[in-house]
Amino acid sequence: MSFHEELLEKARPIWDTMLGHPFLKETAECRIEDAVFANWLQQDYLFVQGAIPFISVMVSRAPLCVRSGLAPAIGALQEELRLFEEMASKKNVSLDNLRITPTCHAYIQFMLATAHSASFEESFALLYGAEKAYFDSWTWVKGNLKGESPWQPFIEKWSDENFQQWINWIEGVLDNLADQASTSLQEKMIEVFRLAGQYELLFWDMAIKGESWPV
Ligand code: MP5
Repeated sequence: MSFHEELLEKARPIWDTMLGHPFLKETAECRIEDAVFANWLQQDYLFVQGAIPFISVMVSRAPLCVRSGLAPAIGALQEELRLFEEMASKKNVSLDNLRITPTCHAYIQFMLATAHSASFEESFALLYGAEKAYFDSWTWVKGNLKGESPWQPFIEKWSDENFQQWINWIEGVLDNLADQASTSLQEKMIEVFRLAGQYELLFWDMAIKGESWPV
């Protein structure tokens, strides 16, 4: 079993809970309320803004052979923000003065702390967790789609051939990094990957239930 397969196996309960999560189910069945989808859109807009420094720090710390594959992700994320802005404007969702939710805040802080302070291998396992969660979640939506979704561009974004190739590249690099890692480093990579999966679940929960700070 390759390392990325081992990660997925270890995180199976998380993935089983994620695929078919009420947010994804309601999106696939085209019955999700606009206000609920807007929660996700607004927070994910902030998340992607936070992902740019995460990737940028990773690029600066990457081994030479990984850097050139990783660096284009910075521009791709900038581009992705335009998709959020276009969809928000089309659906009258405001992106002004957004207040970040506790879950989105914690997830971004976890990413930045890992990129800055943990090993490159751990941050790469975290990147895989976040990207693979989105690929599997949106591919699940696409596969279970009943009708025409008003949110189709988002569904396509994370389930198309381009994104699949990005995931394949990450899996190949991750397996190479793990091959050269000690057992204790591999354990840390597994833990970070599982935490990323847990945050992904919290993110879907936050989107569907709404979430705010105590005061
Ligand atoms: C991604 C995302 C995918 N946009 N939001 C969350 C909460 N997790 C993962 O990342 P990207 O960089 O948009 O492909």
